[in-house]
Amino acid sequence: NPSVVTFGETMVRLSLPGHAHPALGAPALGIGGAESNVAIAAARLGVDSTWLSVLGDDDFGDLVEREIRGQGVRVLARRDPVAPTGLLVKEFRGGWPSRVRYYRAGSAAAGMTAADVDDTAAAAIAAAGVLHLTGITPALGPGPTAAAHRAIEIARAAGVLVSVDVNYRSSLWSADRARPALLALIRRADVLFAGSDEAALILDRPEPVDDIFRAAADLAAELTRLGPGQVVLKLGRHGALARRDGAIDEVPAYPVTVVDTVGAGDAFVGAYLATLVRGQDVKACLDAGARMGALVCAAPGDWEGVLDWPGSFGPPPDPDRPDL
Ligand code: KDG
Repeated sequence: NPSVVTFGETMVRLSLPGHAHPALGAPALGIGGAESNVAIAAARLGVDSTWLSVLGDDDFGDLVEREIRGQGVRVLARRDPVAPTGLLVKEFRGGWPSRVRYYRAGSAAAGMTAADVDDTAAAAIAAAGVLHLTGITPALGPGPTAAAHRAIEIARAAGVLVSVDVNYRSSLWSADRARPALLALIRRADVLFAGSDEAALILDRPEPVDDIFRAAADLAAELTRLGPGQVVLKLGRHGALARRDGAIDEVPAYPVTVVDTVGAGDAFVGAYLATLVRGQDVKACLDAGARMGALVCAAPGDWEGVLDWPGSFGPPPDPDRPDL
């Protein structure tokens, strides 16, 4: 079934131009959340896409819901009458997003429980081609952790593919606290996405610095042993690598002028999963992921670059034609 369901918190995003001090310029208002970023990228490829969450019953909740719906994603989100929608503040210095600060402790989504995966949510998950979650959700607390595992149980019982992106956020928890919680998700996943730094964190070893593709192939082989039949390592400016059924496929990154890398990994995942649920092979999934990731790098915002799809790219990247 060519459809994607994602589950997690999305926040209002304030982007401060230049410096941390809000008095130095009016912030731009937007939204950001790893799992809705994925849903938006998948929808952009024409795949039926649903985002499950909890929002505050406030203006920011309205903004998040409206924006995600506006991108063609079905939103199933309870509105909490007390707890607010979370907020994230992105600072830019020298043109680069230099810091992301969260105002999300006590948010409506942080207060979610397994009961929030209600009958409507369960029906959406059971009818999907893939359920996608990230390692951000267990960092939000025990309620969100239980909700994530409830969603996985429903997917597994219905024979729906489970996809997990490690998405380690060091500002939410330490590596030592995160590792067991992330492993619990990974062991129940069919498809796993990680950066090479995150793969190293999970396996508790040093991050590879050179011979990236070879090191990534080794890490992917070890991660496969934890459970997921398909492991995809996102290697940033180097590209990406996937291991499935013992076979390795690779894609180089599309060269673009990078404006804002935040959300590029999510765009990669959204395009990869949309292509996967359409029954295409791993190479096609990697290529779609690399293109979508590059578009998000080339535009400001956490997901806005996907609007440039199909973009100005021609054929897949070719080392002899670095002008794409
Ligand atoms: O992956 C990008 C996300 O990090 C961003 O959109 C906001 O979900 C977010 C988070 O928790 O950082």
